[in-house]
Amino acid sequence: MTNNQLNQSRLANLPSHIDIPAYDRSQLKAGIVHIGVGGFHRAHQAMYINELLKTPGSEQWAICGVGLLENNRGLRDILVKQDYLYSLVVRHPNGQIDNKVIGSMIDFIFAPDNKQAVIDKLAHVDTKVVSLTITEGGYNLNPITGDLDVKNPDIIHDIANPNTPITAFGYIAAALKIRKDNNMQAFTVQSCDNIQHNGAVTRKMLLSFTAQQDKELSQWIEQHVAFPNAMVDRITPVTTKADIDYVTQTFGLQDEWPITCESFAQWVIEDNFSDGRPNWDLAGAQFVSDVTPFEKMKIRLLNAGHSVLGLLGSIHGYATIDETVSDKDFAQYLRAFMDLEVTPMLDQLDGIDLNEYKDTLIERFANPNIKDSLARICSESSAKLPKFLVATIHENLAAGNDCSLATLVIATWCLYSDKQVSQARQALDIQDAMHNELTEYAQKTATDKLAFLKLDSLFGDLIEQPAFSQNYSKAIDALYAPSSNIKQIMQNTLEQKHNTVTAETN
Ligand code: CS2
Repeated sequence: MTNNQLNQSRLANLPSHIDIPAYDRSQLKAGIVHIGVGGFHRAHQAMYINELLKTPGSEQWAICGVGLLENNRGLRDILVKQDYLYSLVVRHPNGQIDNKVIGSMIDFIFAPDNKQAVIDKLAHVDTKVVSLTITEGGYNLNPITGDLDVKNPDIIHDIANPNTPITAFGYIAAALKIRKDNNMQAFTVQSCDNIQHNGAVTRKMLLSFTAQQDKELSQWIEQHVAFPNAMVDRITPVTTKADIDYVTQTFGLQDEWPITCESFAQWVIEDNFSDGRPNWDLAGAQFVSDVTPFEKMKIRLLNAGHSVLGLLGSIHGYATIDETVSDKDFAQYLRAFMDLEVTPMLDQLDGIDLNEYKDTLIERFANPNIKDSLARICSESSAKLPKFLVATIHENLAAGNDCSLATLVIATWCLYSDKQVSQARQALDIQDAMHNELTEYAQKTATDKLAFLKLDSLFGDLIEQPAFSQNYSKAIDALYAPSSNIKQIMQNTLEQKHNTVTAETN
């Protein structure tokens, strides 16, 4: 430990402009156990709880973090040294910065070292909500069939070994079994991932998991556990050395893992809980009876918009979202994609002006103080794109609409996976659980133009839909042509799109 590291006893040394937890942390109880303490959780849910804890009477809603993955060991060590405190640097588009220390986490259990401790904590009577940010891939959802991927080796392991789980579902099932056997109240399982109907999906996955492990438990879960759907939003880039240095200078204390995020935050939650809940609305979240239209709007515009910029921008040679969207060719392409291919597929939302929402998104993406890397955005595209973008393509095709703008993005993903360099020949940093398959299929493109689309767990039957595959072939031809230029291709695609739209409306 450095002798100047952030911890509880040093909070008092911080300059007065830093917002520190102004509540008695020794009085807190962990009513929430959160699995997956990534940057997003620390900028979002843990921040909301930090705000709520300023209201007396909320002491039972602090958070115990859980790390399931071996690579959470370092995070655990840092959090323990820092009394689970960390700094949050909130960067507004106009340059204003809010510096905070977040105190809502009061414990962290690293599952690989002590699986039983995690099960016991989840089963503990104080735990009312088990929340999750396990990433889109963590749900083991086959996006095309909508079912649990029972071929996943970790799922197979957990079905056979209920006492030594690996996956979030395995842990949750083990703890709910203890609750059931002891006639205790069920906790709520609250997903905070970017999946449409994230609560319903979590429920479906958990029930199909437990149906294979313990049928009685499965029935009990069906009757007793609430799975609220929610829309979560806050752009949280990966922490860089510059972020750490900023905190050292500004806070005068060292934080080994600060979080930087944008100033915008949104959380829309269905009010459906099994055993009570925090009054998140007092901290700025919103309770609604049906979150469906909010989630769809956010995932199909923001998350898909990120992927559009991420893939096209990477091929061009850009490194961050703000840099990419500040280029008007990319901003125009993004806006046309949102207006012409996504918006017609969205439901009306009372009180939300979609044009304003899209304007705000572009402003948020352009925030020059948030250096959100395209590598982060494109990471795990195989788990993201089916939910963010491919769904929009299927819906447009079913409605008989052109979707050539989204199609170019899929073709660009093929080029990206095949060549793994930008058109300016910089190597791309690709992280994806399906990296090998993506590369293998993409690399067949030279001899079989549609090869990439044969990854049917990602694309379903797109390959069989001529309205899609013809545009896709054209996009591949353009992208693979000698001295191909992504910006030129985007412009041509946009021009043709406008011609198609004009012809359709005439
Ligand atoms: C991003 C999200 O992972 C991604 O591709 O689109 O992490 C995004 O920044 C958040 O969902 C914002 O709420």
